[in-house]
Amino acid sequence: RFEAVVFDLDGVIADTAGVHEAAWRRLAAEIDVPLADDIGERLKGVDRRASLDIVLEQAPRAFDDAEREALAARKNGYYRERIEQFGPQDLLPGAREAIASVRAAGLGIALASASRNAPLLLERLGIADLFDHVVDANRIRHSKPDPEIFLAAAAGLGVAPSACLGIEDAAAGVASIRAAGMCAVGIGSYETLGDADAVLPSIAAFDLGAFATL
Ligand code: B16
Ligand code: MG
Repeated sequence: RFEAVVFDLDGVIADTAGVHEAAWRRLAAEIDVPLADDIGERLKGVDRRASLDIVLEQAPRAFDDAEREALAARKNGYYRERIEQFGPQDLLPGAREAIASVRAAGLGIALASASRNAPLLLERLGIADLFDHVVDANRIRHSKPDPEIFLAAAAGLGVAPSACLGIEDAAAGVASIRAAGMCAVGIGSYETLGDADAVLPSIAAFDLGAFATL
């Protein structure tokens, strides 16, 4: 039924959601901006610029473009400090096996990540060579929930979107997959990812055969 699987990176393959959130919290504390408890969920799958907009929602004053640029760069510095030390141990449990099972079934494998740090992360995790095609935020104009990134992944594989299965941990990502005309598997809670065709608690529960009827 499916000819390819397109994986998201942060929160599906790499254990980075908490690292992104911690870096934003460090920045917010430094500039006295309060953050809601659920901010981590809202930042998932959202690119750096849009994440900053969310982080600054409760800011006591406005920040101009140059300041915003500097704040985003500062957050990225905090994030990179931690990512530089990443290794294969920071793969989410079951991620390597999930990718391997797709390869064993003879399907194409692509990555669709909103992160401009995706190439670095793939190297650190030791999985850069497992993908037939990689699309990261450096290569697209419209971020999730726009379908552009998943459509680019399908095009790079030479597979019709309707023959692709997309895997995402973010609501914005599931929306992107659906808008691209793919079937969506959510990784996380049904409450957050209810628009997906199927929801798994983690990538460790991934079983390609179970999706044949989607
Ligand atoms: P960067 P994904 C996304 O990656 C993260 O989920 C999101 O929290 C982050 O803000 C975004 O990448 C941008 O990351 O600042 O490294 O460019 O889930 O699409 O792989
Ligand atoms: Mg993600």
